[in-house]
Amino acid sequence: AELEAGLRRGLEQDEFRLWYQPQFNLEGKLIGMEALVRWQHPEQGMVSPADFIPVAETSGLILPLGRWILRTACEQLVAWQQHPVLANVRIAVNISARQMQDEGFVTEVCSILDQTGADACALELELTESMLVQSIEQTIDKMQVLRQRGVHFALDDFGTGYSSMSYLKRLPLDKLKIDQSFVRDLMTDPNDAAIIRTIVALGQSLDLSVVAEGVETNEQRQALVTSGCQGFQGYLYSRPGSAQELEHSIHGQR
Ligand code: G
Ligand code: G
Ligand code: MN
Ligand code: NA
Repeated sequence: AELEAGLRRGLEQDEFRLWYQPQFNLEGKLIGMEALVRWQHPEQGMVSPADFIPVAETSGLILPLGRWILRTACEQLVAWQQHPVLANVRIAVNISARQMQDEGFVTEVCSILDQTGADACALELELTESMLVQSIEQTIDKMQVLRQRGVHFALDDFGTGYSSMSYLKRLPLDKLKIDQSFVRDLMTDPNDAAIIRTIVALGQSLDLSVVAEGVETNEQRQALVTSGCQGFQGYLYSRPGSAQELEHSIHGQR
């Protein structure tokens, strides 16, 4: 209850920040940015979303917080439109089950796109497998409306849930994100290498791009390349940072 009151105050006091973590292709070209929310708490400093998203979800505060996150990401897309490297880069936003199930979700996303002037094609929404288990038909309907508007979809933490082939092919998806647990033990657990090859093959047959998350070492990257993976995100490339920090590091890389 204390955390809930804190979150409520944090929203009013504008204490949330969006950080970004870049994604790269095989050639090292920037292909996207995942937005990751942070809470700049006046006394506790930077609070991780792992500590407050669950409370935001159960309290319903994820709805106003989620709107703020989407709006801020769309404003960032517009700001980066002027940037030599970051123009046209996609921003991926994590969406909670509670948001997707909300009646007003599609209308909200559309009005945020209208109000900010962001390019819908540059917005990617990350859904998780677990949230698709409930109300799959309504979810597919909502995804299709947004897809028509140009919005892209990624399936996050892929491999940890229960996606069946039959509904995977019905979802208007663009990307699968290999869960970081498979990448973490890739060098020691041969099962993980087999799972990754299977996800890559699945992506190829369904015409979806595949991005591995949590890539921390060159060895992991090499093993992923050998498995056919073509997209990479993780500390090896870049930790999540503020928009300004990323602008600097990307400038430095050129
Ligand atoms: O950034 P970090 O690794 O600390 O994130 C921890 C968890 O919080 C991850 O599961 C991530 O998906 C989730 N998360 C981060 N940002 C957002 C967000 O903007 N919205 C939602 N719903 N979850 C987020
Ligand atoms: O659930 P989701 O995949 O959205 O969560 C992403 C989380 O993973 C974020 O909290 C982010 O900070 C974290 N993360 C990103 N790259 C790495 C990495 O290379 N290693 C580890 N351990 N965590 C990472
Ligand atoms: Mn994610
Ligand atoms: Na993930």
